[in-house]
Amino acid sequence: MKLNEDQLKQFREEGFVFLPELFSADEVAVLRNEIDRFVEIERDEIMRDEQGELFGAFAVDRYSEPFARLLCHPRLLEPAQQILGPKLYAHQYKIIAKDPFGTLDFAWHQDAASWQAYDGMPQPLAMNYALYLDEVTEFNGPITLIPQSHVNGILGATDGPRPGGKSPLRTLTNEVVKDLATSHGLVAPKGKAGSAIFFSGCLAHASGPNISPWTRYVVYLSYNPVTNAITAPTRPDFYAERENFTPLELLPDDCLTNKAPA
Ligand SMILES: O=C(O)CCC(=O)C(=O)O
Repeated sequence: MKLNEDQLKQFREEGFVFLPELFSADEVAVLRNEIDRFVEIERDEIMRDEQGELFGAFAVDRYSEPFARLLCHPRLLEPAQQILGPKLYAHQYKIIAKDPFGTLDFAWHQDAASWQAYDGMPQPLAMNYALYLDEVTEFNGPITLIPQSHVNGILGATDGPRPGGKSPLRTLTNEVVKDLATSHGLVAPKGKAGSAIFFSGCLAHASGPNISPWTRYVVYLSYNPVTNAITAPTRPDFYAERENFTPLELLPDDCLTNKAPA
């Protein structure tokens, strides 16, 4: 699937494109069932708080075949190739899980700042997909973006803790966020499960906690050109791929429901 000219222009100028219901309910169900299967597994990549609240699952392709296929899905990989070129690998691949009445939230940040500081990514080129596995509403901690905040690349940031994780997070100062938000406003794309946001790794974003009685699970895939592979990893390897920079190859469009080999 290719982005059209308007979508490409929006990505370039605004730093993101929202794609409502990019995946069907059946396709989302395949991924949700997979989470139900692996959520009980004890692995370093799967993070919970002391009360057992699920926060996140990283490097999901290592223990889930459907998620491994999703990485090569043409509705995700092909638009990324349009923008970044044909040879891409997955720099980071995670599920951010907000449980009902949960506490997980994220301070304002640009992902590219952490990728540069903690992984040694040479250029801030990598970009993200956020794929909703639940309907995202104003109540369940939607990811909130500042349009056009990507245009000046990586902005001044400080080290903070990464919520629910074992890694730091480069966070933007309130002054920087105030300037950006005053100029460009805030956007929190809401939509049904299966909707997706394609956004620049330099786009400033944050999110509040989930105050609703329902889950808010979102998958994040970060594609990076193989020519921009990281050079100085400092975090556990599930935060940042450090060995396998083999270009991902497109699978058929029905690869989630048809169980095509990964
Ligand atoms: O899913 C969210 O609410 C935000 C996640 C996020 O910003 C991140 O993982 O960097």
